[in-house]
Amino acid sequence: MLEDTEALVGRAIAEFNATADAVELERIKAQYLGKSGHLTMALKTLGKLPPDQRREAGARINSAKDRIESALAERRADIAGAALEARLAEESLDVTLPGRRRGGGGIHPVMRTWRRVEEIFGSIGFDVGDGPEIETDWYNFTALNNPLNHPARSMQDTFYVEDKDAGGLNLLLRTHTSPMQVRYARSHKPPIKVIVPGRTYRVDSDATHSPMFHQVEGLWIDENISFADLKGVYTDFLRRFFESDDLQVRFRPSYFPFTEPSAEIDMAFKSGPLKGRWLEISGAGQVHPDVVRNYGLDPERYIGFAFGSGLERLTMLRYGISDLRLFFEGDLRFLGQFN
Ligand code: 2NM
Repeated sequence: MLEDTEALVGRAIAEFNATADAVELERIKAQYLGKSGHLTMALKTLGKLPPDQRREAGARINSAKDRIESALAERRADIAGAALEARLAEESLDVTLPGRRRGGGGIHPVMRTWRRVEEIFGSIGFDVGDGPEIETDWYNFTALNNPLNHPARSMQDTFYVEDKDAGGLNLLLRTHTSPMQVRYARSHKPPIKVIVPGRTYRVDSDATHSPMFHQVEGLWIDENISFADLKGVYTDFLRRFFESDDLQVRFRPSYFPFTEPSAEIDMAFKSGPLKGRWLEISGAGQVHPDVVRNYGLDPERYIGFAFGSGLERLTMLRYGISDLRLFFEGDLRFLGQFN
């Protein structure tokens, strides 16, 4: 009987250790400790033993039962621990990795220029005006002295908009930002000191022209504003925009229907890759008396200047971009370089 019990304990422990499966382990346990398991059966035979052997045999069987139970508990813990380890290894999570997020996005280079221009002119005391991209013929052309037969007014150069509810007004996509100046001047009292940045549209599309492009125009009207003020303001703007005092500015006589006299403004860097080359940077002039009258002001009393620059052109010169089309293709390899 002694050998039997010890052999039983050894066999149970060996079988427990031979399985790595929790369900199988419980099945093995039942073979020893279950209702008709080996140990349960052994306990039932105690009654048939002579009384002098019963106590010693009972103690031996109970000791065997304790050792099997503690071996079982140990094996259960081992199997559960191994299962946890396996799960942790499989579901590994590195909390030190950077999070996955959407691409950051950024500001388009032309919009960067737009903001910069507003900031610089704002610091010289210019307000920022606004207005509709779909304009009336009067604000876009008539108020600005464009004669009815002017080529800019032709079907070929301008996007006209059909609107049966416009009450007989001819609507079009504005061809310049000047109509915003007219709206601003008619709704504010002098001194008028404003820039009007915005989108403009013309029937034009090739390597150097886009049907949509951006302009910024400036207007300063008061009782005694001269070309000297224009030259001072615009030179200060260019020096700050290009972050260089090392540049020259010159005026060349020109013609625009809404200014008299009119000028082209050229600039040249005195150093850097574009050194010494005169670059056209803006048109400008003294606002025509008829336009001042359309502003709702008396041209005998009020006088001043206006200028107009392209935001794409300013951006290309500032960053050394050689192809206008890059602004409109949406290629992130290009756009991402400005953020
Ligand atoms: C330009 C060039 C030259 C301009 C003139 C006016 C107005 F209405 F005040 F007379 N606004 N903008 C102007 C003058 C615009 O853009 C290239």
